[in-house]
Amino acid sequence: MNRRTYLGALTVAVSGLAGCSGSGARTQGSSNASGSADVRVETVASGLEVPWDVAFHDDSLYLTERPGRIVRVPAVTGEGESGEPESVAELPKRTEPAGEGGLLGFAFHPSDHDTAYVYQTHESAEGLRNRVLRADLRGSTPSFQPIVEGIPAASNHNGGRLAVNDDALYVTAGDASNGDLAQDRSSLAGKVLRYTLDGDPHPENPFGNPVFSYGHRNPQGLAFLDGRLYSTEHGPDHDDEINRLEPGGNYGWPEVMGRSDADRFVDPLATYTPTIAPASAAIYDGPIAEWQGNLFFGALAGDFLGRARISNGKITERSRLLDGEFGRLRTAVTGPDDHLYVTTSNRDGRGSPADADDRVLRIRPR
Ligand SMILES: [Ca+2]
Repeated sequence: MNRRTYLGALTVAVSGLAGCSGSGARTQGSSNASGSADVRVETVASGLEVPWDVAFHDDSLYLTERPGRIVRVPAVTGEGESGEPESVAELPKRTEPAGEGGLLGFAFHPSDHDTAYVYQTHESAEGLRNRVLRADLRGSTPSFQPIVEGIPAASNHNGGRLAVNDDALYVTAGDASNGDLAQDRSSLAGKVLRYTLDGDPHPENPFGNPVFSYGHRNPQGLAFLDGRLYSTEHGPDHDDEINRLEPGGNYGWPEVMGRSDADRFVDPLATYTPTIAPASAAIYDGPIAEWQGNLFFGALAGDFLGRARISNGKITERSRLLDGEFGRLRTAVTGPDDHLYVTTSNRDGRGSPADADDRVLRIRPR
């Protein structure tokens, strides 16, 4: 059941964009504010409400909307226009007051594409918590089974990113606004967690529990490149971080932010001060040669798409794309067509939404 008209507004009033596609879901335009690459930016879905995570199955794009929906956009990666977004499932809304929680991460099982994982903030018997549900998407009424429960939650700092790699499920957990939990290896808060695909602690974890790495404040980006795991993390009012995650690594929060002289903490690869709120991570593997192997992320507060070149495990170059053109940008992801997709987050209470927001954008060579 669609609870709204997704395609009611296609007029995009954005500097640098031209042209609309009538009744289709794809608005085409171009942008010259994208660093050295000559790209065009297309809108493949609009009228969304705080899209949080994105994954692909066949030619469809699936996304979570933070208030509690899973939405499918058909025919995104084909040659024609993408279809209208349709609701796949609605999950109970989190408890008010709304903060940064809700329906967050989404990832497909690596081989069974009728199965997906979602990360949800919910009101449990013990109070507000985050959990991971396994979703069976077969049939007209998807079913959901909790496989990880009891991740501390709060209005802010809920983490929420999911990533599947090598038959392991990685989960980012924020500190739930209690920094001390990030240094407590018996707490799930302020960690990157690693589970089997059934939700058990991964047998190769460093401490014999779900913890993969710790000392995190609010990590929300995960991306793999050449067998290494990279993450973006929100700092306080300084020192947002890009980290390379090692099993058992202590990334410092709340004792240190950014780089430190103490050997027991792993230094970030890069920091951002003033903060930009990096909210995702994706490795580009598409047709734009100068972006190959680069890390991309949406910067919510910075209103741009961040790019960082990684060379020999170090960040050697950084730039800002789409700077100020689309408002708040949250999730960057590489599609099966190798193009980069990014979501706006202008309806999350902290933005100034245009009529077409929120949107999913695709970036292609011109
Ligand atoms: Ca750190």
